[in-house]
Amino acid sequence: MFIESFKVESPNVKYTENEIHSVYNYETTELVHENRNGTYQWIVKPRTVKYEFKTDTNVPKLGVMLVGWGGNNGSTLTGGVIANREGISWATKDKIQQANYFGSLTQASAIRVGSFNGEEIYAPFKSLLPMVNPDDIVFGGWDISDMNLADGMARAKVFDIDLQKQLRPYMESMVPLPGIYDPDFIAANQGDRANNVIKGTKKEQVQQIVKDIREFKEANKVEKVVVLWTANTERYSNVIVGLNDTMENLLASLDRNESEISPSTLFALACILENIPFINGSPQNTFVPGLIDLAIKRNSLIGGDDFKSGQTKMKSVLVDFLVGAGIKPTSIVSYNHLGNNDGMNLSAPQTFRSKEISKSNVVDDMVNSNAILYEPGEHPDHVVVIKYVPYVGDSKRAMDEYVSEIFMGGKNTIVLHNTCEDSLLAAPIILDLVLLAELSTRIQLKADGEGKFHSFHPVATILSYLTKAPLVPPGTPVVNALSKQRAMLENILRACVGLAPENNMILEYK
Ligand code: NAI
Ligand code: DG6
Repeated sequence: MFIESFKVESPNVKYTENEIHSVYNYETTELVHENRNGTYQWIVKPRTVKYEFKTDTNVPKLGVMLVGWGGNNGSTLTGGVIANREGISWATKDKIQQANYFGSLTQASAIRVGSFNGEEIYAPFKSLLPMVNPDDIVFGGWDISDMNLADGMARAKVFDIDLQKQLRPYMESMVPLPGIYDPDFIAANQGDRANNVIKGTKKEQVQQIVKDIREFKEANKVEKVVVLWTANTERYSNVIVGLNDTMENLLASLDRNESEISPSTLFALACILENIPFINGSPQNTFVPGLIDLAIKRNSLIGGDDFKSGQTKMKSVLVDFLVGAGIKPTSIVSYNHLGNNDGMNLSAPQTFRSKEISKSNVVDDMVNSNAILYEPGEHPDHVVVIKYVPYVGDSKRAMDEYVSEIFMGGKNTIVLHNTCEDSLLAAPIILDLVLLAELSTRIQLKADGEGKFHSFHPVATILSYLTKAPLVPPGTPVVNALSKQRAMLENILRACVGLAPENNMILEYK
């Protein structure tokens, strides 16, 4: 059975006019490695830590500024939200299609809240805590191309033509602000697009971005802004001691107009200085150590990297399943071809390398979790290939071959073929990223013994489910397995309303 909403009634939860306050017992373990009677032993001690969570229930009017707004993802997301807001339907060759938010965890997935008369009861994920309604988001942003969003949507060739016709009047007047173009960081084949660029030194460019954000906020009367990079994949920046390794060095490098500061780092820098959440949807190392240092010191939310939309999402499910089942993946070969501008940009070796890195590290935590299957340091062969094939446009083909060792030396080969418009997968993920980033800035917590409430760590691991290479604070484990990432997110939100983690034990029926 499905219910639309619910309220928790518990001595541990208080709903006031402006907040939900919950007291939560976090069940965890403490591990010690001790010499007991002459032999070293691992001792696991269950621990309960009392936490308090406070969630501000005032949902702000939200502005979302996309870097790369006029691209395939930017135009698809903007058009998709307008279509939902306006209740647009359109004719396809199969049927009359209604706008929806399928593919969005917050808008189209459900959580289990309990059972009633022998039936499982589910509710919308978004009913856990008050969240911004995507229909109410005001969009804006930057692009190095001055093409308006209606033409951008036509160039993307993602939406059905009947839908494009209906969206055009809403999107024609949406024109991106000039972006920061540095040909050294993206493929040379992008040069033709760059007719809308901010001039000046890097410091002046950062100042312009700050000004743009302030003016957008004022003009649209939005209370909060989230900025998200969905512009071209850049090459990796060199991380150099004295240049970008600390906050001080990065800011000094900005003053010196150092060439090795990428456009995405400049955008992120502007946001951190303005205390605006910044999310990186592409694979490059925007968050150089000096920038992470700055975000931590200014307690400004950063999250990334690289949307986890299709092939990698499958991988972080399949390898988790295989390794979790005691099966040993030994070779993973992932081939993609696509014909959109992203594919064209990735045809250059330096930008491809950024994507190759973020697509390749996604099985590490699963492999490292099982030393029965893998020797220390052993890893499956993992190869990632991307080819640009203009004809297929945004409709990406992803082909994967997984070879695993099974019982008694047997081999098992699984082959997947996945065809899908890339931007239709990415757009709902962008939506989730901005909605969850906004929500997480309204949550405060404190553990027993901590004097004051504080926000989550500014490096937003809560967004991991949505990214290929989750950015984590220094010294924090990276979790790639999709089910663990989802459980982490859902269970933290459940804790905010005093609900136990979903443990699937269903003891009531045992
Ligand atoms: P796109 O090439 O259609 O759009 C990118 C836009 O960014 C272009 O309009 C371009 O003019 C603009 N741009 C480039 N540099 C800029 C800058 N410095 N400042 C402002 N604008 C700039 O690409 P698409 O398909 O929208 O993808 C965007 C990004 O998202 C890519 O980096 C891609 O790798 C990443 N991504 C996409 C996924 C998907 O499923 N579609 C999944 C994971 C990541
Ligand atoms: C080629 O692989 C293009 C890329 O931008 C991907 O489409 C994107 O990174 C999505 O990757 P995945 O592995 O999540 O499908």
